[in-house]
Amino acid sequence: QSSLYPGVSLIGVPTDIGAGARGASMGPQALRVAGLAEALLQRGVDVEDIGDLSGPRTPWLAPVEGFRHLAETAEWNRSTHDAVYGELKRGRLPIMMGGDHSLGIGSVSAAARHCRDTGKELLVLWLDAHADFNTHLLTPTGNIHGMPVACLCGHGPEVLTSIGGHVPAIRHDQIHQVGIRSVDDGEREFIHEAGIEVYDMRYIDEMGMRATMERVLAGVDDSVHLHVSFDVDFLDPSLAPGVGTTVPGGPTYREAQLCMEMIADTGRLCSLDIVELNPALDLRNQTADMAVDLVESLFGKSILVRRPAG
Ligand code: 6HN
Ligand code: MN
Ligand code: MN
Ligand code: MN
Repeated sequence: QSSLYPGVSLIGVPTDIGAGARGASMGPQALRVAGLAEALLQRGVDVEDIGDLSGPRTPWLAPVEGFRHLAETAEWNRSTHDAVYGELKRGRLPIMMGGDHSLGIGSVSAAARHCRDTGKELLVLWLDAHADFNTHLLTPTGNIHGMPVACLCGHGPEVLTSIGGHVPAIRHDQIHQVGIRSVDDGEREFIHEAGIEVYDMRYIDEMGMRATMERVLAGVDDSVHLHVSFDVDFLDPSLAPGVGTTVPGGPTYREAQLCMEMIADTGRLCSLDIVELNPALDLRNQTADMAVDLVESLFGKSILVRRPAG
């Protein structure tokens, strides 16, 4: 079976440097145990696991001037950027297996840089319970995994905003967020000011996942590089207990599957993050299994042979 997808490269980034709880560093291994590579092979996708990046250990210090572990987070993100950028350059589809969501800075910066090289238009889909749009002044925790979207849009320290060689890495209109249901007070104002397109859970409740994803993906054509940044806490905690920051009221199993299926239908997925999986909080690896199940849909697994839906 030949595949629509280019070869996939799995990149493990075993760190919890930007998180508030320990354990996301075990995410890559849990995804391997859940059979991520085998599931993609089954889909006819050529897969290469390039192994884990290495970087500083997490010292678990208190925040300094609004950032916890800034220097170490920058170091992990530089490595992540280099690995993701390198795989894109080789014509591969990188799957960055986190690790916490601060690593989205390196990963998305790499996708943005690749798009500048190739003349493609980047669109980032940020699937998350959280907006991750805090700054050092707004953050209630100092945890940098709450700041990657702000950093990518140029709001953050230079060591994080300039990783892909261009500040900002992306424009505010190059990211659409889906599944959001936990936003901090200052962060809410700042998102509004920036004009980020956010499809929160209320929007999904009222419009349904189908209409939501139709809007999210409107205009996606051959010129678009879709980067999906999948924070596993996007899912309802009943499906995905193995994350550090669960928030009730997330997408159901079918809503999440439909979201992935509709992304797959575009055929434009070019890079992916799977982040915030925390095996220390999981039950029998069920959250990793769920993530793999959803990634299969993202790579075109469908219940029946589909005709375009009318
Ligand atoms: N994540 N808004 C909270 C904070 O600490 O800034 C939570 C962030 C969670 C981040 O899940 O990727
Ligand atoms: Mn996140
Ligand atoms: Mn989150
Ligand atoms: Mn738009």
